[in-house]
Amino acid sequence: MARQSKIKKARITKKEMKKAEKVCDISKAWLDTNVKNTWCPGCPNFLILDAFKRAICELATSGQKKKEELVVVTDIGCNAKIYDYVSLSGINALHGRILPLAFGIKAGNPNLKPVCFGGDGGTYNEGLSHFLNACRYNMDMTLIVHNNQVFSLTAGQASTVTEQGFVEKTHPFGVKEKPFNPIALALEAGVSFVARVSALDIMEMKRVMQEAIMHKGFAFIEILQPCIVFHNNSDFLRTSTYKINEMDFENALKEARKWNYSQEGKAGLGIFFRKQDRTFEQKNLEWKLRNKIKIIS
Ligand SMILES: Cc1ncc(C[n+]2csc(CCOP(=O)(O)OP(=O)(O)O)c2C)c(N)n1
Ligand code: SF4
Ligand SMILES: [Mg+2]
Repeated sequence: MARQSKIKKARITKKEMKKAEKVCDISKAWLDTNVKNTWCPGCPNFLILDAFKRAICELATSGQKKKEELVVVTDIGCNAKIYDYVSLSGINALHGRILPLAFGIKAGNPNLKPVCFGGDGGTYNEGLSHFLNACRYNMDMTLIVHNNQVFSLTAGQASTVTEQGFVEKTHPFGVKEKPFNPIALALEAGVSFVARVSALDIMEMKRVMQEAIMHKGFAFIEILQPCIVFHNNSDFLRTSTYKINEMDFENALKEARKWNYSQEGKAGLGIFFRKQDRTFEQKNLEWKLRNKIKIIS
């Protein structure tokens, strides 16, 4: 715990934040695009988009991150459409392949900060090995997972994090397997920043996104996002969550294991754990210097 208190957080003074908030209430439109939005009316993806625009607008207004330093990396799925709705540089990958693509972007230009958006399908199914290795490598980038616990764009098939018993067309008698726990997995894999938030809370999403983007290393945010058509857990999120404080590793793991991604019990929300660790880029550079490998820049 003592170690935690020394860790530098995203620094915006209260005064700067107030000023940025004021500006961004009006001018987050600065990040709008003219692409027609095709999310279902009322989808909580709209709230995630709003939180992200606020987060970026405030970071830019307060001088902490330039718009030009950010690059949005998405794949396929309802969540991935965010690529079209925010006016930032970006790239659209194959389903489940956001992280290797972001890795390449960061390796090619270390001055960029990739912000990856993925679904539970893309990240915890097709992209699972990339997810675990990204936690191990600790490359300096952000991953935001819209976890709606189904493959929404393809009409609601179960993913690896769908609760047991959930009925949909490919599981007419209900899902038999237990979901795995992405927060616990990320911690075990060595993640240096991990948080879980609700898509129904814009201001908390904004705060945590800012902390994650300013974190030096791999930052993983899981957003519990109801899909109001195929997996609507809005009531659960309204009534069965509680706020957590940052913890040391062992307690974060214990906290993560308290909820099993069903619609029972209570889910803790907030930043579970963060540490400052050497990034992949730093380790790579040290290795090159140690082995007298010529650095081409
Ligand atoms: C490699 C690959 N597998 C499957 C698909 C088909 N596919 C497209 S979108 C999608 C569902 C995406 O689910 P998720 O990643 O959870 O995103 P959501 O739509 O729920 O936001 C699937 C299976 C694909 N495009 N590529
Ligand atoms: S299918 Fe679900 S996740 Fe996709 S836009 Fe509609 S409500 Fe949102
Ligand atoms: Mg999904």
